[in-house]
Parts: sequence; structure tokens; C-alpha cells
Amino acid sequence: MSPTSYQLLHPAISNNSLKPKRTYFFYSVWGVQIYTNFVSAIQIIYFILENNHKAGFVNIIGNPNAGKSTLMNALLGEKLSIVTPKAQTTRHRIMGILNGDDYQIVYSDTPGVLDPKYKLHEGMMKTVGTALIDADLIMLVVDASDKAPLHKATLEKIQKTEVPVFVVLNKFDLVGNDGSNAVFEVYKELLPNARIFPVSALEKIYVKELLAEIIAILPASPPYFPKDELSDRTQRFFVAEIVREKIFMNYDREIPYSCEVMVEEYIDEPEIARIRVLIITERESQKRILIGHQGGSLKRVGTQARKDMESFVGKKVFLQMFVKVDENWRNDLGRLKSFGYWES
Ligand SMILES: Nc1nc2c(ncn2[C@@H]2O[C@H](COP(=O)(O)OP(=O)(O)OP(=O)(O)O)[C@@H](O)[C@H]2O)c(=O)[nH]1
Ligand SMILES: [Mg+2]
Repeated sequence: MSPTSYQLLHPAISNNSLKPKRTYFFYSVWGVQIYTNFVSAIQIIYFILENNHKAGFVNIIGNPNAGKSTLMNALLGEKLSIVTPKAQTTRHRIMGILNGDDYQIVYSDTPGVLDPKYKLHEGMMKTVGTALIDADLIMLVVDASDKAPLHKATLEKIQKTEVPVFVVLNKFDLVGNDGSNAVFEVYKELLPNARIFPVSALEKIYVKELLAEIIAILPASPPYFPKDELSDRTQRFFVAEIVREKIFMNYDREIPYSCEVMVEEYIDEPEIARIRVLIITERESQKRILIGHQGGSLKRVGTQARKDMESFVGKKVFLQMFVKVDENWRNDLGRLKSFGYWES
């Protein structure tokens, strides 16, 4: 409390020490009354708002390629997470925050669940493990068009959890009512306490209805983040993700999985962002494929990435890209920590 406000709240003390004239004393008492009434009014308004305010963590879990990132983006109304037709696109837990007047939903997009082959995968699965625990609502996304069963260990964890579960049968556009009903029966048996919703994240079918159900289940709570925040991740992070998305789209087989992307320099000028990106890959042969004949392949990736970056940062982007070989980075704990894949 500042000395000024202390004096305002305790006029007798301040008046004694200041030896005020009588007129000043009355003026000061009225001032105090107005001030305290104002403070109480603010406190009451805040209390009402706080008690009508809902907020919570909605963690999106599921097999690779089920459409988790597409669903988070659809629920946010904003493309935050990268999306590709290839499995294991998402490698980090990415929070996307949706703010309404009286609610805040903190979604977490997570990597698709799998049995780890590399230390990188272990790190990714650790974040999924945390997301299964620290949720107010677990949203299990299932590709209704895919017959593959849900990752067994993950299913067992969800069966035991006390956290409310929504099963989202995604890709409704591909399977229609009949296909969706068949998968509904499977999950009704596996997770009898869960609520099950068919949606198409891509075609935005039943997404609004799902959002209304999420808001309905949120606990009463003040917001966790400032109401103008959209994510816990930085612009640098999303810029690197855009490059990774283009690598996933432009190369096949091992290449996308053997690459990591780092933003080495990000200079934000009023009219232009100057960005230098380093692509790390595991072998010389992969580096040659990435660069392509006369640099053509890397140029294509750069052009696509720059366009997306420009709409993301809302200004021109000058993009430079370099490729470096770093053998075995996917199994090197030190490297994984530096890339943010391993929390100790
Ligand atoms: N037809 C159809 N395709 C969808 C739908 N939702 C997602 N997809 C497609 O499914 C593919 C995978 O989508 P993602 O959102 O990247 O899936 P993910 O679960 O985040 O995948 P990982 O990050 O690899 O675990 C992409 O090609 C999407 O366009 C949908 O509702 N209908
Ligand atoms: Mg994803």
C-alpha cells in the first residue's frame, strides 16, 4: 500500500500529522467515503464476474493423425498448430487459449500417442503423460475412419482417470452417420463414463455444438492467463513450426522425421521481420535431399513457409534458411533439452 493510499484510508492519522484546517478535514472524509464506496463497488463487480467466470484446461489426446491439431484450430477459430497428412506432425504440447467474456478455455494440443523408438519420442510421450493428469477435461480424439485401435496404454490410463472425458469421433465427413455410430458403440463400451461426440474438424461439422458442451463443463474459476493471450508459445516457436510443416509436406519417408527446425535470429522491424532458420538433419544424404538440385527443393520450402509466416506475423518476411547435419539428435538428451523436448 502506498503512503498516499494509507493516508486516504486513515484520515484521522493523516489529518493529525498534517494538522489540516477544518474545511480540509470534511473534504477529506467525503473523499474517503467516495473512495471506499468506489473500491467496494469494484470488489463486488469483480466478485460477481469471478463467480460467473469459468476456466479450465482441456487436453487433447489421441492416436497420431486423428485430427487433434485440426480440431484445436477449429475450436480456436485460428490456425495455431501445424497440420499435415503425415503422422507425428505435432511434437510439443501447444496451448491454444480461447477467451470469451465469461470463460477461458486453455486447450493443449499434444503429440499423437505411440510406443517410443527414440528418446525424442520418450520426451513427446512424457508431455502426453502430463496432459492426462493436469486436465479439467480430457478430449480423446478418434479418427472414426480408421479401424486402428487406440494406443493400449493410453486407453488404460483414460479408463482409470477421474477427470471427465469427451470422446470426439472425428472425420465424420468421411464416415457419415452409419460409420460414426459403429465407432460410437465401440467407445461406449470402452469408456462407459465418457460422453461421445461425432464431429468433422476439417469441415467444421458439429464443432460449435462441441464448443458449447466444453464451456458447459468448465469449472468456475478466474482466468489462468491474461484475456488477450492466445498461446503459451512464442512467435519464434510458431515460425519454426511453419517451416517444419512445409518440410512434412514436401518430403517423404525419413526426411520429415529426421529434421528439427530452430529460429537462430528473429529481427522484428516495423515493416519487415528478418528471420534466419536452421534446419537440422541427421545425415549428409538427407541434407542433400533437403537442399535439392541447385537448391530448388529448399527454395520451394522457403517460399511456402515465407507466405504462411507473412500472414501469421502480419508483415513482410525476409527468410533465410540453412541446413546442418547433427547426427543422432533424436537420441541425444542434451540436444533434446535444448530443443525443448525434455523437461528434467
Ligand atoms: N476428412 C477429414 N480429414 C481430417 C479431419 N480432421 C483432420 N483431418 C486430416 O487428418 C490429417 C491429420 O490431421 P492432424 O490435425 O495433423 O492430426 P493430428 O492428430 O494432430 O496428428 P499428429 O500431430 O501427427 O498426432 C490431416 O491431413 C487433416 O487434414 C476431418 O474432420 N475430416
Ligand atoms: Mg497434431
